[in-house]
This record gives sequence, C-alpha cells and structure tokens, in this order.
Amino acid sequence: MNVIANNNWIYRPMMSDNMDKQQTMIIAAVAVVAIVAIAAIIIINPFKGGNGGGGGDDDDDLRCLLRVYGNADMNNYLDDDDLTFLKEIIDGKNAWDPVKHPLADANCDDVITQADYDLVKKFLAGQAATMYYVDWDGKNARVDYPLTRMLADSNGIAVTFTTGLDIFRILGLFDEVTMMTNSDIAVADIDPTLYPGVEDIKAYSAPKMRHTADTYEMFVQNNIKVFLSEQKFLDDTFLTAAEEDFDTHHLNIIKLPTNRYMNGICWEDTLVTLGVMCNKQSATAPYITYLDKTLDEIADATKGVTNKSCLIPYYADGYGVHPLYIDSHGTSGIYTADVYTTEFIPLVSAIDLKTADGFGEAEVEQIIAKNPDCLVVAAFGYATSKNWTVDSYKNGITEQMLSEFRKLGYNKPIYVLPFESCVLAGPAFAKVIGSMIWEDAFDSDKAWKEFHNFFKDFMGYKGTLDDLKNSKFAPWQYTA
Ligand SMILES: [Ca+2]
Ligand SMILES: [Ca+2]
Repeated sequence: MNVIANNNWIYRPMMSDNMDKQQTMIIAAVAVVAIVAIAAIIIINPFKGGNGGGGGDDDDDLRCLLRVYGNADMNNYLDDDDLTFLKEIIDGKNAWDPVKHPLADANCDDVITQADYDLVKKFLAGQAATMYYVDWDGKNARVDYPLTRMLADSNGIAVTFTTGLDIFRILGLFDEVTMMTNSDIAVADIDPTLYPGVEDIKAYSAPKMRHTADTYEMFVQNNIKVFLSEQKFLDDTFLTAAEEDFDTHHLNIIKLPTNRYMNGICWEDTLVTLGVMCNKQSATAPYITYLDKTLDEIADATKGVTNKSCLIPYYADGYGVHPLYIDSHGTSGIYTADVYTTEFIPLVSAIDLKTADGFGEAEVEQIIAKNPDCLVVAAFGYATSKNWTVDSYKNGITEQMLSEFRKLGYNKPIYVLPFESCVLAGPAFAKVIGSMIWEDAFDSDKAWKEFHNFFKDFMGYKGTLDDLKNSKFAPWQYTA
C-alpha cells in the first residue's frame, strides 16, 4: 500500500511520549465521543476565543483568560469592577445572564446573592476561602484560596514541565517549587544559569510519566500542596486519591494545561488564573498587557499577508528520524504549543493528524510529498538543558534531520523553533519567526527587541539582545 501517495496518511500513534499503546488505542476509540463533547463545550463556552480572538466583554478584545468564579464581568482581572457587577444584579438593576457571565456565581450555587459579593470581597482581601474555577474539561473544580497559604510550611509546589517553572517564576513563587515529576527532561539536566536554584528541586520520575496513586502517596510524603502538570499524564487513580483525601492533605491539582492547547484554553489561561488563585495579580497584569498588545500588533502586521503552508517535525533527544515525529492538530482538539504559536502568524498546517492529541509519526518522504511552503522544526528540551551548547544542538539536528530533508530533495525554507520559546513567549516569538518568513510584514529589529524584553521582564534573563539571538531560545533558518 502506497501511504505516500495516499491522502489518508497512516500515522502510528506516538509511543515515546510515554503513553502506552493500550491507552493510545482507548483514546482513539473515544475520540469520536470526545469530539462531540468538545463541540458542545465550544458552543456554550463563553471563554472561547483561541489565539487572541474576542471574548469576555472588557474594553480590550483579549479573550477571557481568568477562569475563576467571582470574575463576574468575565475579563482578565478580579477586582472592584466584579463587586460592582454583582451589586447591580443583587440590587435588581441588572439581570444575571448565566450563559454570558457564568463566572459571576462565585460560590457556585446557581444564584447570585449577597454571599457571592461577600466571597469576592474576601478574595480581594486575600482571606482564606474556597475558590472555584472552570477546569480543562469545562467542569467546576476548587482550590484553597489563596494557594500561597498552603505553602507556608512546605514550599510544596510540584510541576512537570519547565513551563511550570516559568509560570511560578512569573508569579514570584519559583523558590516554592520543591519537586518536578518528569522523565523527558531530568531536573539534573536543567541549566541553573537559567533557573537559579533548580538544583534544589527534587526529581520524581513517574513510571512512563503516568501519575498514579503511588505518585499521590509520594506527594503526601513530600508535603506537596500545589501541582501543575498536564491532563494526559494524570491517571484516574491519582485524581481519585487526591480528591478523596482533599480535606486531609489538600493537594491542589491545578487542572489547567501548561504545554498544550485544549478545549479552547492554554498556558495563558493557566498563568492568569493562577495569578488570582495565588493572590499575585500584580505579577500577571504585565503579562496580560504584553499578550494583548502583541496579539494586536501581529493582527495588524499580517493583514493582507498571504498564507504559507507548513509542517512541524518534532525533534528531541532520543527521538528518531525514521520515522520522525510531527505536531499538528489532532482529532480531539488538543495540540501543542508549537502548533499554537505558529498559528499566530499566517502559517497553515499542510495536514491534520489522525491521532487524538496531534502528535504522530511520519516518514521524511511523506512530509516532502506534501510539499509545504516551509518546514518549522520544533526542537524540544535543548533550550533549558545544560547538556547542550548552541553548536552541539544545531549540529545534532542538522546531521540527524535537516540534511536528510535536503538529501531527499526538499528545497524550501527550513526554520528551527525551540519549543520552549513557543509557550509563554509565544506571541513575541511569533513576531520574530514572522519577520524571517514575511520580511516586509514585520520589523525584524523591533521583533527581536520585544522578544528580548519578554525574557528580561518575565524570565529574569540577564543576557543582552545579542546573547539571546545567539542562544538556544532563538529561532534560526537552516541554509544548507
Ligand atoms: Ca473581572
Ligand atoms: Ca451564588
């Protein structure tokens, strides 16, 4: 069977993302059900916007990223305006529209009363309370508010990815992160010049990256109180154990994504929502401003620009080239940060994958046969690792993958994007990539400067603009 000529590529589900075959098959089997469920969420989801689209009803048009109940006016801040909004409903001046403003019901009892007003007032005063939010499945979940009060004795934050480290760094809580549960990048490999203090973080390698009841027990022993990971790695046994024990151990699992876009939300929502949960809005306000401004500028710059098709091969240490891995949209609506970020600019994927989470396998020949206008290779794990220099990672990816594309006849531009730059830095990063692809649409110097500003303002980066340009966080074009 000629899979190359056939439009219906056969993708084997990807195994080395530490998901075993059986689970993958189960996910594939329920994918149809999931699509129906997601469609329903999208129809009624007032948060939906995706990639900076409209939503909420604040003055700006940045979609509603703040998913906590109590955010009555559905913008990106919890403040006195929410009290005013509630007061006008309580006083009978306005009617409550629960479809348009579901988050107004701070205590989640389906009515708006003085109790909602009082609860928001408590939040604003930073007083202890239960806070509800809308999780990655569109369901209601709860946390102990403010989350920081749970950390007093333990500094007990655990994360799975470096994006989690970045989020807590922006919140000023990096020192409270005491554990990383990961197997793709070991804690010992993370560069301490980029993450000072990372060497004090304890590593826990969940077998096959599945967080189970055993992981939960380990969290209890290590006094972990806040955990930020990804849904696909959390087994029901883990979630159930945490839920059943919540009143005893208070493990607050933040059911929001870090590296994946799903059900209309991503890491941007997570950061902004955690900002409120931790009573650290002053730390997230500049990020909201950055996001809003950058997305507006990208929209202006790309008006009338012609789309280009692309494919996103994935490259990480230990991942082969025969077959290589590829990121795109999957069948469940879940996709990774590199896909999300390339869609800020007019890059259109030349395929949709048949796997649930948009991560699958392809042969180099299949990619070339699709003849995309460019390749944007996502390189994961190099930027934050102390084991790679700029040269060693570039040489590795060139020898193993990029030269192969040329050898087999692909002659169009190939760009390499460090995955880590596609996440929280995504919009600024997209401008830099945009300036490489559409030279007339973007001001390259300005784009680089803004990318540098992001690192200085949010990541504690000490290097100069030239340092960043020559770093593993920078995108580059393969020219051979
Ligand atoms: Ca608000
Ligand atoms: Ca209520």
